[in-house]
Amino acid sequence: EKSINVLALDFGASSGRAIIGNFDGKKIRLKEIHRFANEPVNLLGTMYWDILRLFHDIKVGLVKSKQYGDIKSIGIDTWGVDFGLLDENGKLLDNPVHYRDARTKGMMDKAFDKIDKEVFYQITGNQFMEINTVFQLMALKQYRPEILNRAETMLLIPDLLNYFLSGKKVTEYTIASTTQLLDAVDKKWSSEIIENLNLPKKIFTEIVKPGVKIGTLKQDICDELGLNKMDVIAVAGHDTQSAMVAVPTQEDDFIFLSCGTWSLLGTELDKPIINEKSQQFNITNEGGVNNKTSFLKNIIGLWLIQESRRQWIREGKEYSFGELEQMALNVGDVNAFIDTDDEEFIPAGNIPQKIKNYCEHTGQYVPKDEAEIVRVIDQSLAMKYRFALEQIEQCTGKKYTSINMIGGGIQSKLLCQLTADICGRKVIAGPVEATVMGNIALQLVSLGVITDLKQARQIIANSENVTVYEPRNCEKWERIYKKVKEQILC
Ligand code: ADP
Ligand code: LRH
Repeated sequence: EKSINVLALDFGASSGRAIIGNFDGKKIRLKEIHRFANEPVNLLGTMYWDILRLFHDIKVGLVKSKQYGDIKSIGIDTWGVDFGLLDENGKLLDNPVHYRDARTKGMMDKAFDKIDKEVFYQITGNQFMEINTVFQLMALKQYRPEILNRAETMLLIPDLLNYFLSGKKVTEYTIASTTQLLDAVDKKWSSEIIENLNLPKKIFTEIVKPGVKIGTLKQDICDELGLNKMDVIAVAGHDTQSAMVAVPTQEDDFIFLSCGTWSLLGTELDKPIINEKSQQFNITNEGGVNNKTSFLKNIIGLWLIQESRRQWIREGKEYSFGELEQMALNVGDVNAFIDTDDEEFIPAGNIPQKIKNYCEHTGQYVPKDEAEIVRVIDQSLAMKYRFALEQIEQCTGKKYTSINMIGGGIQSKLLCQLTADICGRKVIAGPVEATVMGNIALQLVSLGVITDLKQARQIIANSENVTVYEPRNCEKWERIYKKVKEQILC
């Protein structure tokens, strides 16, 4: 059988990569051709994404891809919730703002004055987080109304990049489901929310299903880079949903834990669960491929390590992620835990100091060095995973015996082992590049060379090795978990 090449561009909140997927009818092989940092830029008091640089990195990826022969298509996935606004001529009105920017502070309560919190959750089924698109739009309305007034179109980041490449302005469904502006059941923009919050209706574009070919590479880009035309496919634009495609399981009921800048822990359902309990636990229903729902908790994730690492670099100490995890592995258990999702850990800043303060205020041992800080983060994340897992189980009424861990974070053996130990379940870790795998697999489905999601998962399972971590010291961790749950997580 003839082999086929497609190009995946995956933008995480910490780094991006261009990877060619080669499919020979049996296995998908990945060839990384470009990896780049995704560093936000603070300017005049606002935290921005460097969107032009990111678009430039797509071009670098495209140029590098030329050495590998014919590339049939390109697919883009990114982190959730952020967007760009276009004017009537299709020009970018402002540089996209980072979800960690402080402009959304207080916007959630403001929204609840206009639309009842319960009704809001019932419609969207989304976890309330200040970073959500809806609260960013409210901030824009308050602080920069002239921009929102001029806007003709809002495009979420993957859709914006697709538009730059193809000229087509559409909204892909999975990324739309991170906005908290979508009706979770009918999968359309919610006019109730848009009208109640007095947002401009016209900026929301047509919603398309993941896997749809939206166009081809624009002629001017082909000319500039010396490329042949290729299809631009709207894959699952939300990185978390691309990653879901790549969970190497044939089970219908499974727990996934996608570990990158964020940790997303949840399960895949045929339809949303929206009830009192899910609202109380603030669990989100996000749209997936094949009309599936991802029922999950957003947990702050390895951001805590990324931002601690940045702080240590500012202090003149540069460690790689691998070194930090090794140091934390060597130091042994530390008797201190934080609620990783405490509000104070969300913005950029001196995370190690904040962790020390947290431990001091809660009367715990105060971690003294880099190794202990990373250990506290990993242990506390694993505690939070267990906490979220129990909430998910309470809502679905199911028990899950293992956890499928995917994403860059599984390169930390310590995190994987602690997750197994503290959750008391087997951890099946892999693939690291789940998001890219899912992106590629969906392009292959769209091109008609893979039949469906189930076959895609089978092919990915055949293409990648997984590592299994069996739970250890369960009794000890059970005891500690109970205490942490009562005193810290509540
Ligand atoms: P995102 O897609 O959100 O940018 P990734 O899935 O690329 O995130 O995961 C990045 C995270 O993976 C880093 O923050 C770091 O914690 C972890 N990581 C990366 N490389 C290693 C490594 N060699 N050892 C341990 N952890 C690592
Ligand atoms: C992870 C992620 C997550 C959230 C966050 C903003 O990269 O996409 O699912 O949406 O970024």
